[in-house]
Amino acid sequence: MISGWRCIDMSLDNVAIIKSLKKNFALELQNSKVLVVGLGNTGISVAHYLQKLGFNFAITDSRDKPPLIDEFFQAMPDTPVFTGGFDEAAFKVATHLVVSPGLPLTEKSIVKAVANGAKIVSDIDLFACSVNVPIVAITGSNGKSTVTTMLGEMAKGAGKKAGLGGNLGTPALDLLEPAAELHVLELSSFQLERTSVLNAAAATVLNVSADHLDRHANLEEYAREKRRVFSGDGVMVINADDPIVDAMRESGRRIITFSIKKKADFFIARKAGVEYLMHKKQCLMPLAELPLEGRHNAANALAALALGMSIGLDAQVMCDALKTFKGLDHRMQRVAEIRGVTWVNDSKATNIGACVAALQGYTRKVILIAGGDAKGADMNELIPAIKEKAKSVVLMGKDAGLIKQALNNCVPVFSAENMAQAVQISAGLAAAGDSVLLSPACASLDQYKNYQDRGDQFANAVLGLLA
Ligand code: UMA
Ligand code: ADP
Repeated sequence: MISGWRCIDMSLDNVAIIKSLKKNFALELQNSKVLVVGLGNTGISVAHYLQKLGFNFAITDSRDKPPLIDEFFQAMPDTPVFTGGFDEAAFKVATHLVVSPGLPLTEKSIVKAVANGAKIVSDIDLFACSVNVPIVAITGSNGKSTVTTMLGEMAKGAGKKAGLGGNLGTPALDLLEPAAELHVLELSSFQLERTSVLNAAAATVLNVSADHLDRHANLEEYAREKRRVFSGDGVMVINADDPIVDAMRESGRRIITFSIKKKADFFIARKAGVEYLMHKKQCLMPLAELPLEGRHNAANALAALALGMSIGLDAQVMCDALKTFKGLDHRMQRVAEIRGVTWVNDSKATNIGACVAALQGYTRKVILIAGGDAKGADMNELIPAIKEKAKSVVLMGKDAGLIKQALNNCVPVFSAENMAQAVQISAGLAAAGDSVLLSPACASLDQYKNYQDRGDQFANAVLGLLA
């Protein structure tokens, strides 16, 4: 046994949680040793949770100095921490591994520990064992954060105290306190692949398009992980426009469909020249009163309405929330109009699907700034939308060459070293009436801290044009 692992008496308040963990994962206070793998936001939330319950645990991270380590040492000075590679001994004695989403389960030390009998439990599993209020679970390649936040606003409008988190930012376990009446979780494929007891009251896969193919073997495997959001017997909210999602319907389950192309439970219909968001025969609200740009946001609104209705929120209250929903930063966010040119920050478009949706929202051709880390995606899938909607493309980042090669000179292509240069080049290309769209179709981590940093650098460079 690794010295320093502790065992504290369980608190009576937590009896039900501990029972559930034992039943579902054979995770026991007296006999289990938990290794928290990853010292990021998830790992720290797991450590706090395990400490509160009195579990015997240690934490490990492959990095020499994980960014949050100082904060962690301050909060939990007595917890055994192993950094700078994965410590064989720590894995060997662990009965359970809680692996952070940023780490693949194919990691050698994890594979070996599992072969030796260690069980994988995710922070989402721990969370699901710890709440007895409804969980709404939202996944998909694009729109998760938008729909999660929309639903949060709807719940707020209905006077319900809702906890919002997961991939959105706040780790699920940090939502346990203060108590909420409802939880809305945005879940990534990484979180879902290691989760087995979610059983959400309502769940959706908003859409499936190529993403994270550097971590998942292929699109089929990625879709399979997404489908896990439907595990259990809750309501399935299905995007009837997406054939991959539509094929996820399960017989015997309550299914609510949404579509922006055809009739479904929630859909769009034109009445006397006005387009409405509809629920069956009922006009819910004119589409024009949704403040967000782009047809994809109409799909997001329908999905949020379907999820809200499946947990009993009032339709009028939900529509009122949609009418005042301003959207999230870095998603089709208008930065400025300078000398007749509109500059739009869609830095959160970290995959092809999001960039295509952004381009499709335009009626006039745009100047597109794209590139970054393609995460194994086939950039040829971007080309039809670029041909149709871009008058020129400014490329930067690690996989700029892949996009350039796929474009094969079908539109003028320019190369930039960094964001300031990309904005300068675009400013030179744009005339009054044009839009310049940052919608990279790639992750940002090759050149930026994160997508927010990329979007902020774009906005700063654009505002610099005013000087
Ligand atoms: N890392 C190591 N060694 C380790 C542990 C982590 O190198 O031992 C690296 C990972 O490869 C990754 C980084 O550290 O590059 C962070 O990984 P993590 O699992 O510790 O991340 P957390 O801080 O716990 O944040 C995670 C999600 N991050 C990922 O899935 C990469 C956050 O989603 C999420 O908000 C948070 O949990 C709370 O639930 C972010 C994200 O980028 C926004 N998600 C991806 C996306 O949206 O595309 C899936
Ligand atoms: P996620 O949390 O899944 O990354 P976001 O709501 O943060 O989703 O949006 C990410 C990107 O995807 C943004 O560029 C946004 O404009 C785009 N987007 C949002 N909803 C959709 C959708 N339903 N279909 C395609 N793209 C979308």
